[in-house]
Amino acid sequence: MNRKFRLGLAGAALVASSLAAPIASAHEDGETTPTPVPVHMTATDRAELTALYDIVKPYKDIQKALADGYVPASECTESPAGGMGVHYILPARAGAPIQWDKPALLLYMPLPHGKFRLMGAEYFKADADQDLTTDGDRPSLFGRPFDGPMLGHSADMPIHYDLHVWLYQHNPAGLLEPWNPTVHCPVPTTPATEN
Ligand SMILES: [Cu+2]
Repeated sequence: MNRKFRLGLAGAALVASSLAAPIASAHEDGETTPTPVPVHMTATDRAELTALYDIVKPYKDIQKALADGYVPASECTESPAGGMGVHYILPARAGAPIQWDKPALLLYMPLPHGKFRLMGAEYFKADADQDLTTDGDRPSLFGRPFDGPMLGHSADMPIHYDLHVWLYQHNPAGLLEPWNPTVHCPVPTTPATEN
C-alpha cells in the first residue's frame, strides 16, 4: 500500500537490513537475487520466511492468483523512496487475523503485453481503534513490527498496519522494507495525438 501518509514509527527496524546471511531455497528459479534473511532472526522466523518463498511461488502465474480470488487493488505504486508495483488483494484474508503463511496481498510488476512479474507479498491488518496515535495492536512477523498505523489509501480502506516482503525482487533497502528502490513503474503510454 502507498506510504504517502505513513507515520514514522518503523524506522528502528531499518537496522534489520544491515546484517544478513544467505537463504538456501530463495532463488532456484534464478530470476532475481532476493534479499538475504537477516541473521538476527530467530530460527522460527527464518524457517517461516524460508517456507514463504515456496508458498508464494505458484503466484508467479498471475492466473493462479486470479483463480484463487486475488483482485487488483492499486495502480502501479511508486514514491521517491522506491516502488511497490501493483497490489492484488484477497479480501477475505485482509479481514482475517494475521497468519505468516497467508499473506493478504501480492505485489506484481506490470510488464509489456499485459504480463505481470511477481515481486513479493504483503500483510495487512486494520487498526482496531482507528487511531493513528496508538499502536497497541501492531502485529509483527519475522521479527519485524508492521509499518503504520497509517491512513487508508482509498475511501474504503481503514487506518491499518502493513508489512511488505520482497521475496522475488531484491530490495537493497531491506527484505521487509515497504519501498523497493529498484522498482519503477512503467511510464504510461500517452495516446498518439492528431496533428
Ligand atoms: Cu504496498
